[in-house]
Amino acid sequence: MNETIKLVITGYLGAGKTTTIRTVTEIPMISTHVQNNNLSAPIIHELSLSQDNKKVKNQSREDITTVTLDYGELTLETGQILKLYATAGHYRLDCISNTLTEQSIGLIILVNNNGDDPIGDLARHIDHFFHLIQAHKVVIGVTHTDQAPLPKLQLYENYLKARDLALPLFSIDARSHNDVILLIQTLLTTLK
Ligand SMILES: Nc1nc2c(ncn2[C@@H]2O[C@H](COP(=O)(O)OP(=O)(O)OP(=O)(O)O)[C@@H](O)[C@H]2O)c(=O)[nH]1
Ligand SMILES: [Mg+2]
Repeated sequence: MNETIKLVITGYLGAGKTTTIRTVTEIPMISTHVQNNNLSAPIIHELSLSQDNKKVKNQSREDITTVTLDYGELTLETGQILKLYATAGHYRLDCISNTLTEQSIGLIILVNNNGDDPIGDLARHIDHFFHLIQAHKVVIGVTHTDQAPLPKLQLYENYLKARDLALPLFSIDARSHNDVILLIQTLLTTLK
């Protein structure tokens, strides 16, 4: 049995990716600044321990973008170490997301229900990671439902059904330990 498992959390800006890791990590969360200079060769150029979630920072050259990727760890009941990575909430950084998801056993997609177009956000993430949905297990967490009760989860479920996708979907608050654990446990259960 592998002693470590890698899991990736993705979602658009403000969906709760960083918070999800911060809520459950047993080590100080690590935020890794990645400079992406040609969108095909991400370079990790700085590592810092940080509790702050730094936003996407555009550099002077349009083709250079620096983003923060987050990392944390959680020990499972089996004794395995779950390595949690959060991608940058930025569609231009496809290659970084793709690099991160290599060797990942599962993907958590977070959708901010308080965003401008939450169903569209889910659709875009499913499209982007569609190749992974075949090989990886995917669960969806809808966040910020306390602030924005609409759209209802049923709308997301209808959308998934229309695409013939049977993916577990929950309303979660990324600040809630129980909610995040439920999401992770569901993903791990579907892996068995
Ligand atoms: N009210 C509420 N706030 C939430 C919820 N989930 C996360 N937050 C808050 O939403 C804010 C944004 O969360 P982040 O974890 O920074 O989001 P992110 O996906 O990492 O954002 P980027 O890194 O900018 O893409 C933080 O202040 C969180 O505490 C939720 O379900 N409800
Ligand atoms: Mg973040």
